Amino acid sequence: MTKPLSIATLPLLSESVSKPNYDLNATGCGIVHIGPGAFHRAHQAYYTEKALAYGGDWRIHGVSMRSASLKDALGPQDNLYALCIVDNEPETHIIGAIKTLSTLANDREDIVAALVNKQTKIVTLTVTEKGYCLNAQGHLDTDHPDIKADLVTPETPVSAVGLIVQALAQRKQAGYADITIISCDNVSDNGKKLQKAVSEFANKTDESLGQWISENIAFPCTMVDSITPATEDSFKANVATELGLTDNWPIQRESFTQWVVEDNFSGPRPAWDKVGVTFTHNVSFFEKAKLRILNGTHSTLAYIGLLLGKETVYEAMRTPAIKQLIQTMLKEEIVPSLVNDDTEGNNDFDLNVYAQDIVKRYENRHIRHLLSQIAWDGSQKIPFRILDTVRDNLKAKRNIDLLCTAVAAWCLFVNNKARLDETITDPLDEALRATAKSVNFQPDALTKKLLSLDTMFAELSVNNTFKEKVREKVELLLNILSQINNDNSEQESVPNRLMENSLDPLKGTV
Ligand code: CS2
Repeated sequence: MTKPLSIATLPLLSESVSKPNYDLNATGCGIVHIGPGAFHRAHQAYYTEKALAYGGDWRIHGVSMRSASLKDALGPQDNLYALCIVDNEPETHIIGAIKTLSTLANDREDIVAALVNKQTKIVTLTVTEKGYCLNAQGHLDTDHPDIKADLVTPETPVSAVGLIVQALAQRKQAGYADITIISCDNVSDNGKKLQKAVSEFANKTDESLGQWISENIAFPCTMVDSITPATEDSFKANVATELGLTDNWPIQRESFTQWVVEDNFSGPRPAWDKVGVTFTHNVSFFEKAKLRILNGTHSTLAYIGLLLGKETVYEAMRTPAIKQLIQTMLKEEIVPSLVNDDTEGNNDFDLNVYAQDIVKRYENRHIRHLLSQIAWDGSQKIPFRILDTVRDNLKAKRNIDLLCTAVAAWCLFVNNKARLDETITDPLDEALRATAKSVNFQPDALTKKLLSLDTMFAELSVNNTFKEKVREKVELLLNILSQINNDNSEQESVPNRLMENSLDPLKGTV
């Protein structure tokens, strides 16, 4: 029986595996992280692991808002796990940064105590776009069921926003203002939006608290980046073979990783600057470029790739018509929407090189990144990744064809899932599937209804140029699909029609 990874079995690991080089038992927690999913464990926990070598009580208390699965998996192994860098030169790191794992349902008191503890100087979050409970205008959505519940019973919050406000209220009473709240999600102006949501929530319960938060607590913006596929059983088996120990939940990611953090803190931080984290006063350029160039093409690959029968990013990029669409979308529609207007140290940031590097990252044959995973939460992701670019391009009279092709592919994705009566991993799942059913799964009718969702499309829901372009692309995609089916052609030979009319000058731009 293979032994489990644990502090006691660390000495059994080969020299090639990097291990924590600080005293795990003697090092305390200075960070509470909300949402310790795969990305947190591959990215922020990795940087913190490396920073711990420079000293300080900076281990992490991870808080799962919904599921106990992580705590159950890592608990028996002292919360250690393997992080495997899967690239031409693979690496394996044992991460010990996570000292404690709690779940809101069972450990509420411990969690609040950790958040209020004077030793806690940083709260980080990866709760995904939907975890901020924002409306289409970027403000706190007071109609969100979790926010409504938390405003009624603020002493037992179920939202991350409500939990943070509860903790800050107690820190205000104790006079512990030296804490920084750091969003690490793919949300534009993530720190600003989190601060707004927290302050708006606080003002509804105690205006003096809202004032204190605004005056004392920093919410720096960040850009986070590293492609981190979900852990599959085959990967777990490979890790057990490599380690000679069992790891209930190892993590894998590409070698590329980047963390850009606004240099705006209310208190101390780990030696992140010594281990590759970039601190700057202007994150927005990095963040916008990454959200649009990487995440925008990721979502495009997901919905178009799934429509055309592809399973992974790598497989989709090996399809010439899809790769050409991504490259044209970057060149004609996404990169031109980004102006490197930042003067602080970004002027050597070449957007075209950055875009091409991201295409190369998608072609990493070691990374099995499921399109179905990227397709999650489309109603929450598309606004930041695609629609903001559409808005800028409409204003500047640039093409929006391929951006609208991505939206069209999402509409057909929703229709296909609804028709198969398959759950859509999205907060709007029930509404989306009910809408598709209400129009008897007619793509054109469904597209019309989906685009009228102002909670997702805001003012674009009444923009005729945008809506007509998406409708046109739905028709084109359906046409291509029927051609593939009629030709009985292999999926690899997707006809090179994805960009039909794609470079026609935008007619009738408002
Ligand atoms: C992906 C992101 O699943 C998704 O939505 O687009 O998780 C992406 O892999 C990361 O942002 C890369 O930094």
